[in-house]
This record gives sequence, structure tokens and C-alpha cells, in this order.
Amino acid sequence: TKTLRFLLGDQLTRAISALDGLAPGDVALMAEVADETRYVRHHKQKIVLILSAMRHFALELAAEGVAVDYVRLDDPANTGSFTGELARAVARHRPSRVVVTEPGEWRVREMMSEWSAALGVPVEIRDDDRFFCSRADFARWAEGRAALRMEFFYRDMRRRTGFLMRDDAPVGGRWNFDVENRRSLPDKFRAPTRRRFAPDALTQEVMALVETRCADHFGDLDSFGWPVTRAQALAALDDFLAKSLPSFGDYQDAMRTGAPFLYHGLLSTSLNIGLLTPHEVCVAAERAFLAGRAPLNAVEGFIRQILGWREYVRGVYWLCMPDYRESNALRAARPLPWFYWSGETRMNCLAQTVADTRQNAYAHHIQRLMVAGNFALLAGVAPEAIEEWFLIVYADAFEWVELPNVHGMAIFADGGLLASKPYAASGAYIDRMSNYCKSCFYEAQAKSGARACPFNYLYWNFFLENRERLAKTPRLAMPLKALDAMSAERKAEIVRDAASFLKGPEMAPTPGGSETE
Ligand code: FAD
Ligand code: DLZ
Ligand code: SF4
Repeated sequence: TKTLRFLLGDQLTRAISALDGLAPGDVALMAEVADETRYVRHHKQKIVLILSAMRHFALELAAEGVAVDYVRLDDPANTGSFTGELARAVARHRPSRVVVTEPGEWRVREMMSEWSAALGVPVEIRDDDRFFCSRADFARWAEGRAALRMEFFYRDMRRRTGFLMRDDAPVGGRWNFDVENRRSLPDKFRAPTRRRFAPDALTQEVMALVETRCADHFGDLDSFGWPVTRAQALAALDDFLAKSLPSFGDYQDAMRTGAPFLYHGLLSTSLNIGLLTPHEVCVAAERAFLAGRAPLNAVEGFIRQILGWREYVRGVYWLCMPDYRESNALRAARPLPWFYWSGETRMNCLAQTVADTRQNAYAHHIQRLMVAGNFALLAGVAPEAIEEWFLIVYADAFEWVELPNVHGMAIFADGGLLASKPYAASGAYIDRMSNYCKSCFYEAQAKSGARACPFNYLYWNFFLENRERLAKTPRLAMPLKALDAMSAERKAEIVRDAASFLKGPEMAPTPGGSETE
């Protein structure tokens, strides 16, 4: 009764459910497959991260005495797909059953449900119990609610897990300390240096493979420094706890040229591929608070991202797929401007964000939400175009977490299912939270004219265009009231400036183009 246990590239956790009950004679299958490397044209660092981490994980399992069957990308017999590689492995090993853990993407879940019939062997699909909240628990939580809101889900999760709780009440007397988490950085400050894990021989081999096979994919590879083993991921966690967590809360929303990481954790890649579990990360952060090494506003804010947001977006994804992707509440239809790839735009905030993204396969939350996402929202970029970009360019991007964040949080394409209002902001917000505007061609304070920051007129144009669709969104009462109070001349000027920008060279969808349509 041999069991074949198939582990995917984001399931690199020793305690993964697919390995539960591992017995002598069982085989663990891992496969590098071309389909996964090109279902979107991932950033080169993302592919290196996953393939290198897979190879390291396979070696660790083997060192423990587990029989690992590992198929490399350059194996001439490689069929290029999960289904093809599983079929070949079933023929090789003749197992009595196959065991897998549910995947992170709908696309792969669809494949999995075919496997048993196609291969003529029982396939057991187990829950992914690395999350705090199972899909079934989330569905129960969501049932009968008029609206889903992260904050209420998060409170339930705090009660359920006991993180930062004392006698059934939140530590510090409040659930959320975000009002304290919006400080701008002092002019003179030095961001903590971050641990970069220099590629070892195995990673270098994968880098060479990716440079040849994916030469035309977006992204630099030279700066690769992501943790690719559990030991490295634990070292990254320690580094964060010691150097950055204490200021994580205060400067969570800040952006600064040349400081792409600030006080952020850089832990999402390790969490998403399984090198760290969300549970151990939250325990470590809570301990830092209890030991007096980090203040409550930082630790609560950090735990909320993982116990709240991360679990919530996963819940929404599985609750609403496959229809979720299809909604387009604001009827956005413009192509993605070319500068999202080239970085060639006079809008410095976007140029900096794209440059950071290209170099590191990373941008922090506010760059993603308030710069790259906000611009796509205001300019009405088609959901599928901006979603594909986000899935490609970040090393931590898997559809279960990318899609709700883009479709729901950033561009409001779900009409308010995930978030209560669109995160629309004008240049004043970016100016307050960053130093980007100081060296920009455009002027953040100018509302009209050739030098006016495009975010300013696009912001009001967005509300003008979507006035009716957003009328019932309670948290928008303020901007809508301001819009109604505007003179007809001012509105006409906004529409004119926006139309000219949206037809102009900044919005060209191809290199050197000058028209969007
Ligand atoms: P920190 O700021 O240190 O936060 C700590 C941890 O909290 C992160 O590692 C992450 O696991 C979790 N977290 C924080 N915010 C979120 C969130 N909104 N949703 C889920 N988890 C969260 N995160 C991804 O992991 N993959 C994505 O593809 C992704 N795409 C995003 C797209 C958009 C438009 C936006 C607005 C956010 C996206 N996020 C995504 C969430 C968030 O930006 C990243 O998790 C974060 O920037 C990762 O960096 P960090 O580890 O330094 O995070
Ligand atoms: C993203 C990715 C890439 C680039 N390559 C592989 C691979 O070769 N083999 C593999 O098992 N997984 C890979 N992955 C991760 C999968 O795409 C991921 O497991 C699914 O999207 C399910 O979340
Ligand atoms: Fe971005 Fe406008 Fe500031 Fe330029 S002025 S950096 S476009 S917000």
C-alpha cells in the first residue's frame, strides 16, 4: 500500500497535510514544470525562488530518509504539466493512492479534481491546515452576513486564537491601533539594513536555468537574495523582529526613494511557499511585545496583517471563485500603460515603484495599494490587465492572495464585497506619505495645468465617472459632497485634463505608442 505524496512549489512545509502519516515505502513527488513557469510570465526572481526552494526542500526531505522523486525542468522526459508528471510518476511507482494538499489557486484545484478519474487511482485532497481559518470555517463565518468586513473577521480570529487577548478583551483596550500607524518618516533617518541571502551553488544553477529559459521575462536577477530554506527564513524572521518590528507600526504607510523595504517584514515569500507558518510568525511577534521589545501598535498592526488580512483575503478568494474574477463593477476597460513594465513615466512615484519592483520582485503594501493600484483604479485600467501584472511582478504572488488584493482592495472591481470603499487618493496623499513628489516633473499641489499631478484630476474624474455607481457607498460621503459642491467650470476642467492625459503618451500600452485606442 504505497502512497504517492505530491507536493507543489508553494507547499514546502515539513508539516504539510500531504505528508501526514508518511510511512516507509511512500514516495514524495516534486516536479518542476514548464506550465507553472509560464502560465503567466513571472518575474525571474519568483521562478528562481520557487525552483531553488523546491530543490533545497527535496534535499532536506531526502536527508531525513524520505524517498523523494524529483523531476527537474530540464529533464528531457518532462511533460511540462502537473497532470503529466503525476501520470508518469503513477506509472513509475504504481501507488495504491495519491495524497495531495489543496492548492493555492483555483486553476490547479480544477486540475486536481480530474486526477482520480484520469489516472485510475484514488486521489485524496487534504485541507491546507497551515492557515488559521479553514475554507469551511470561513464559509460558516460569512454565511448570512449582509457584508463581509475584515475588521469583524479579525476580531473573531483574535478571540479564537487568543493572540493579544486578556480575559476575553483585546490587550490595550482596543482591537486596532491604526490611527497611531500613519507617521511620516523624519527627514534624516536610516532604514535598517536587511539580510540578503547570497545565492549558493544550487540557487546559482537555477539562476542560470532561468536566465536561459526565461530571458525575456520581466525583472532583474542579480539582486536575488530571498530566503530559499527554512533556516534562512527563520533568520530573516529574527532579523525583522530585532531591527524592524519596533517601528513597523509607526511607519507602515511611509514610502521613500531608495528605501524599498523600510520597516516591513519581507516575510510574505517565506509564508506563501511554506518556509514559515503564519502561526509561528504571530507567536514570535506576540512574544516580542510581551518581552517589551516592541510596542503594541507595531505588534497589533503586524499580527492583524497576518491573522486578519491574509486569512480574510484567502477566505474571500475561495468563497467567491471562480466568479470573483469576472466582476467589473466600475466597467474599467483601459489597457495597462507600458510604463508598468518599463518604468518610463514622468510620474516619479510610479517610476520608483516600478524600479523597486523590477529590482526586488517586491514593493511594500503602500506602494502596491496607493501607487500602482491607485493609479490603475483612477485611470480605469481593465481588471484582468492589472491583475496579471500583479501576479507576474511580485515574488510572493499567488492568485489566492493577489486577486482579492487587486480586484477587491485596490481597484474595487468587486463593487465592495471585500472592502468598504475604493482606496482612491490624490497626489496630496502620496506627497504626505513619501518624498517622491519632491523630484517629480509634476507638482503634487497643482490641480490643473500641464504640470498638475495627474493623480489630482484623475481622482476627481474618477468620482465624476463613477458618481452613480458609488452613490450608495457610505464611506464616500465626503468626496461626493465635495464633488457636488464644485462649480460646473471646475468639473469641465477636470474632465478636459483627465481626457487629455488618458489619451496622451503616458498611457500608451506599447513602447513608443502615443494613443490608447
Ligand atoms: P509586511 O508589511 O511586513 O506584512 C506582514 C505580513 O502580513 C506579510 O508578509 C503578509 O503575509 C501579510 N499581509 C500584509 N498585508 C496583507 C494583505 N493585504 N493580504 C494578505 N497578506 C497580507 N501579498 C502577497 O503575499 N502576495 C500578493 O500577491 C500580494 N499582492 C498584493 C497586491 C495589492 C494590490 C496589494 C494592495 C497588496 C498585495 N499583497 C500581496 C499584500 C501585501 O502588500 C504583501 O503581503 C506585503 O507587501 C508583503 O511584504 P512584507 O512581507 O514585507 O509585508
Ligand atoms: C509558481 C511556480 C513555478 C514558477 N514553478 C513551479 C514548478 O515548477 N513546480 C511546482 O510544483 N510549482 C511551481 N510553482 C508554484 C505553483 O504555481 C503553485 O503551487 C500553484 O499555483 C498552486 O498554488
Ligand atoms: Fe506621483 Fe503626483 Fe507626486 Fe509626481 S507629483 S510623484 S505623479 S503623486
